[in-house]
Amino acid sequence: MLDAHTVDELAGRLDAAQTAVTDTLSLADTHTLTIDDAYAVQAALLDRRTARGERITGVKLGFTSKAKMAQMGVSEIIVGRLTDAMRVADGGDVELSRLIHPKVEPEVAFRLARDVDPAAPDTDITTCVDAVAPALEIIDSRYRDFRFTYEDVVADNTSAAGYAIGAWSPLRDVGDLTVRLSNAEQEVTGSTVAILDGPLNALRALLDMARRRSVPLRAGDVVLAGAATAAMPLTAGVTTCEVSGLGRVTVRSV
Ligand code: OOG
Ligand code: MG
Repeated sequence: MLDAHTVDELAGRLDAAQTAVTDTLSLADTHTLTIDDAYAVQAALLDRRTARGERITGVKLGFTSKAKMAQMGVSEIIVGRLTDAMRVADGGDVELSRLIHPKVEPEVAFRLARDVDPAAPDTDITTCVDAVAPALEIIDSRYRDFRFTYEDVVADNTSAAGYAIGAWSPLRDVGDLTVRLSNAEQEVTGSTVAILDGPLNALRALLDMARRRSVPLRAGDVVLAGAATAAMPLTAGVTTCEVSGLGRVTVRSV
C-alpha cells in the first residue's frame, strides 16, 4: 500500500498534467501500485478538482467492450467520475488546445432518477434509472502516448476528459442498437450489444463496482456505460455519435 503522502503526490502529478496540458510517464515506472492504491489516487485527484469548485455529475465505466479492451490491452472493467467541468452541450464546442491527445468514443448514457444504495442486497439498479440517451465521451490519457497499466488508468480517473449527451428518452431496452461514430474523415460502426452484451448489464456491473469501490450513486447522476467500439482521434470539426432509434449527439472541436 502507498502511504497517504505518496497517494497525494501522484494525484498532484496527474492533476498538473491535465491542467498544464502536458503528458506524464506511467506511475508504474517509479511506483508499485495496487488496484486499491490506484482508486485512492483517483479519489485524491477528484478531491483536488472538487476543492477547485467542480461538481461531480456522474460516473463512467471503461473497458466494458472487447473492442476497447483489445485497443488498450486491458481486460477488466474500470470506473471513474464525471464532473461539470467535463460537460459539453450537445452541438457545443470542445477546445483542442486544452487537451493533450484526445480521442472520442460512442457511448450510451443513463440517468439515475433516485439515489442507489449499493449496500442493499437486492437492489435492482435498472429500477433507479429513468432515461437513456446517445453520448460521446472524450478521453485524454494524461500518460505519454496513451500507454498505461491497469492501475495507471484507474489512477488517472479512467482518462475522463469530456462528455456530451443527446436528448434523453424514457428508459427502454437498448441491447442491440447500431452505433455510428463519425467525423469528416473517419467512421466507425458497431452495436450496443458489444457493451457487456447490452448496456443494461453495464448498469449491473456498475452496482458491483460501486459496492466494492464505495462510489456514491445519486439521483440525477449520469452514467456512461462504456464505448461500443474502439476510440478514434478527436480532430478539428464536427464529430457525431448516432445510435439507431435513440438519436444523435455532436460536438465541434475547435
Ligand atoms: C480508458 C477509458 C476507457 C471506455 O469507454 O472503455 C473508456 C482509455 O481507453 O483511455 O472510457
Ligand atoms: Mg468511455
